[in-house]
Amino acid sequence: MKLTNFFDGKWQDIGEGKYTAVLNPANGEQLAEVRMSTKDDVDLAVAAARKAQKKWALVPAPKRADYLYEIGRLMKEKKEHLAQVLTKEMGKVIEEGRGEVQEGIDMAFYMAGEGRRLFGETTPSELADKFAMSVRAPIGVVGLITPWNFPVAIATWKSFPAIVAGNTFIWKPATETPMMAYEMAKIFEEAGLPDGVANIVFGSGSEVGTAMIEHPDVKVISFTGSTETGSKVAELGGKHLKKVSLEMGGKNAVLVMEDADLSLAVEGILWSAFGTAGQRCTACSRVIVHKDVKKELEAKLLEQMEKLTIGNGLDEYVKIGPVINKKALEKIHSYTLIGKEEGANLLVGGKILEDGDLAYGNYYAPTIFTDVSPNMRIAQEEIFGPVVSLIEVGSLEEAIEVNNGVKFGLSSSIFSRDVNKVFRAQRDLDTGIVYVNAGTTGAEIHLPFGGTKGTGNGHRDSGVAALDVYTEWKSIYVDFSGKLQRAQIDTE
Ligand code: UN1
Repeated sequence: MKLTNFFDGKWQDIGEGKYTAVLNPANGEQLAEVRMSTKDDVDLAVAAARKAQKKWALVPAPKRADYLYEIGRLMKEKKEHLAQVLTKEMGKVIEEGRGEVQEGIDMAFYMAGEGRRLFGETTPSELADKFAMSVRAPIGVVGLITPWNFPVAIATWKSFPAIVAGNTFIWKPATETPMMAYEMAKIFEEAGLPDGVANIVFGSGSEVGTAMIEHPDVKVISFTGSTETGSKVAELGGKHLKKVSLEMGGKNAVLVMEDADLSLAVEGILWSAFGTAGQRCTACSRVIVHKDVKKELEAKLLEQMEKLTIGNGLDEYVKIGPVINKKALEKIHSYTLIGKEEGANLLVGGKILEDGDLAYGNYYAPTIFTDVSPNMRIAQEEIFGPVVSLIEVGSLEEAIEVNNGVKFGLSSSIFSRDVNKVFRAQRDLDTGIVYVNAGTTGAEIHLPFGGTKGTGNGHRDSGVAALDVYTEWKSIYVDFSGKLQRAQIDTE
């Protein structure tokens, strides 16, 4: 199967394209080949998006929303198929694959609802017989750059608010997961979305991503990925005066207080640290535990970890799938070596798994380090794999300080039965998302998603806040006095 670009409502394979293999991370099988597009492809796709946008902006928002209802319905109808493709291509276990597709369906229906709101404001004018209002205006063509770890959900977080608000988009999915983009393009076609509203260009960040950011007709860039790449996107976007929305890394912690329900905390930690093999930007990669319960927590974690079956995510009983590719596997393992060198105690895991069939895929043993000090690299840097560091503290204040002592600020969580501790923590934890008595993952699509510090640049995906990325405020003054009235100037 050869995956080519999709723009102007057609599958495009213009000129000499180079192709690269898409591999199943569970067993190395080649699933497809994907076109590595060029700047010329981007120019053609943007031209199609620009042409379509003029008409699309004139379609009333509730009518634009009708397409989203249809897209959501089709996603629901094909949910199992989409989840299967997702698991094959990205590796997450099928239960999570279904969950991710559901996240996309939820986003379709939620943003479709926004089509009948898209609220503006009326504001009293300072002059008589004058009416003042502000509306959310579409911006134009928006560029979406999405990662492989949530190939459907994150694309829907960005593309659905963009189109309901009257923009058209050009989307560059990650090269590792183009099949999900192909599936979404088929759904856009089937839903009858007008040609040029949704456009997909495959290829590398350095060529295609750069061309999108530099293109004068792409007005907004919404990016999710690593902090390293994100800061390059911001730099280039800044140079070209683009509105750039960034969603980047995390070093998310679960705080376990001395009065916590430890069994519940263990469930929360295991799910958020090892679900998706730790490859979520919201994944728990630090546990900050009160010294009075540290030993008990360690024992309970070890006991429960035995139940984590590892293997191909398509097998329903498997709890942890592979990581995305060999490069990721090596990066994760390098952190185990760093942790050992730094003097942390390896409690469990810490190795690449190669027994039997696992040798054909990219499997890493769920890993816990303990006696980690807050400044070690394993406690500071994003690993993006199933590796978690236990850090001991003596108080809530210290726990909050350790939580905040990293350059990221996406998600955090606290397990405690003490309402005073909980309320203090939700106020003082410097992250965009805070959970109480739950792990660090599992954000719902109708709340703003994003983080502070090195995680983002103040914008949010999801929730009504996402509309701020894809709209611009336009203020309109209507004077019905029949004479020239001048603001700020006394005319009496
Ligand atoms: C991500 O890891 O990039 O909150 C997104 C969660 C999911 C989305 C994660 N709903 O874990």
